[in-house]
Amino acid sequence: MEEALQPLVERLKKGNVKISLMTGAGISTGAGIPDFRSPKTGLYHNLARLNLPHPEAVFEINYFRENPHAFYTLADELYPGRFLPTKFHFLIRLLQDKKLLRRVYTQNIDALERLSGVLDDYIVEAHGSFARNHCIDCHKPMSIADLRKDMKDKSLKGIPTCRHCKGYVKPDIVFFGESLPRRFFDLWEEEIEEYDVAIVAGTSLTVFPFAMLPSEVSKDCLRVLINKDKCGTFETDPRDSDVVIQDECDKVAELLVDLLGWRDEFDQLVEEA
Ligand code: CNA
Repeated sequence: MEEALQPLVERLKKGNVKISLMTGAGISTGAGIPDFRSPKTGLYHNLARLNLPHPEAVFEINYFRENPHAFYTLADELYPGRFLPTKFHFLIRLLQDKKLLRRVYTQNIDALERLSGVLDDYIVEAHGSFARNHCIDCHKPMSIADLRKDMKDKSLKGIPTCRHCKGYVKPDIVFFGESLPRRFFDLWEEEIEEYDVAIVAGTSLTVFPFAMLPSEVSKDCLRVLINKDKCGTFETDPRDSDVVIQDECDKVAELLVDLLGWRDEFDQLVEEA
């Protein structure tokens, strides 16, 4: 693995690079949050208890209108506040501190990038987040405090309900069939050609349009995949310069830190968290 990482290490050591990260659920499995698609441990494998017509239904807006219970069972398990950032998240933080980070596009809704100290400005939550909530009917906002209260309210069966129209309220995480935040498309258009290094990590690259990001970086950009499985454009349209590391994100993060000589700062960040 050390040899495979050399092109990345060399570029980072040169400095003056703009790195973008394109991440998914696999960077957070080390924190104890299951991903979607890993066999046996993934959320989709464990959704049978919710009696869904198909696993993706839990994130489909039409299904939510009829049966919000399934989503709120999951939301309760995944709600930010229970989990701590992983080593990989701290590597992102260190890239920020070293002024090498340009942007983190994340599909995750766990907010662990922020918790590791990555600033809002660098983060693009492509699939939204739990930070805001809206009624799916009248679109009025609901505070996190009210949402959390309703999630515990037995008389509402744990379903947050709009104070104005009694419609169901949902966090602003992007469901299948909903559009991604404007900021995702704006930055994609503005910046994608600028990145010198694109690190794609912990994602099966199956959800579009996010999955297209790595194929849109410039030809001079070094693409790096850190994932248990080879996937997406790294499989269907590989480039000669691609670096593909099929291993655990946290293990790769630790090795990179050592190869870059960043061990002391890294350990300090993790300790202080
Ligand atoms: P996915 O489709 O479940 O794929 C995850 C990928 O990561 C797979 O290829 C795994 O093999 C790989 N993987 C799992 N663990 C590791 C690890 N420790 N090291 C290296 N690779 C690993 O998830 P995607 O993110 O690609 O799918 C997009 C969905 C997942 C988004 O819409 C997210 O909202 C959604 N999701 C988010 C979270 C979260 O916020 N933590 C959790 C579960 C699902």
